[in-house]
Amino acid sequence: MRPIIGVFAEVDLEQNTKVQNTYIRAIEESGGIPILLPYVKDRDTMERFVNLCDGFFFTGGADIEPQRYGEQSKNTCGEIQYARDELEFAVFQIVNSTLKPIIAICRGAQLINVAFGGTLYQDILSETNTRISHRQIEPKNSPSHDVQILKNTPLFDLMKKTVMSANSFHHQAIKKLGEGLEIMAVSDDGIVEAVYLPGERYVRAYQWHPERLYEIDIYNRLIFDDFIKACQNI
Ligand SMILES: [Mn+2]
Repeated sequence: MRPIIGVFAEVDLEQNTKVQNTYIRAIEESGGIPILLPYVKDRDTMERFVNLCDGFFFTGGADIEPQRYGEQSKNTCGEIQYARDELEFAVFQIVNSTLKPIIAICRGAQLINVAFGGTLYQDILSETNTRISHRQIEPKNSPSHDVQILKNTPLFDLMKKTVMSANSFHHQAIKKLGEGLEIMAVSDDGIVEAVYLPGERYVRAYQWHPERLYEIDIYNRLIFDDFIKACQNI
């Protein structure tokens, strides 16, 4: 049975919902059935959505509200979508009480980290000494920096190599790691590029955008094949 994947999307200031089709294509290509949760407030609606889905996809987008990790918003912080934060943190808590798999990309990775009690750099450029551009000028579907894959991690088990190509269009990143999470890839400047939750639950989060590289790079495609497989096996 093809698994049903619950997908999160942009929720703008008028509470309209919109998702990048690249996420939807990647799920379909790897065998999943994507469905979207719009902005809802009712807890029972969220629980029914979680019951309906076999796995969850936290996608990219606006910055997480810094107060959620105990910081005041700096002027380098980007757009915040309060309704989206409210929806995703609420549904995450419900999903987190199940064994259903989670994949998270970019903002999604930052959301997972904050949900587990971690913090973020509100702006990489002004808060770190990196010499790597994490906001590439190349098209989004071309790689721009490598990531180093740590051994003894699920990503290494999947890729069977220590370096892979990533694209990069984020200005925030994980600062303090969320409780229980472990790093599985970093860029050469030490910025966290992928994390996972050790143990029974499948929780994988990537700072880059494999959904825009899977057509040209088999390794990036493996990320989605692996997630969909995990959703089938639950
Ligand atoms: Mn990057």
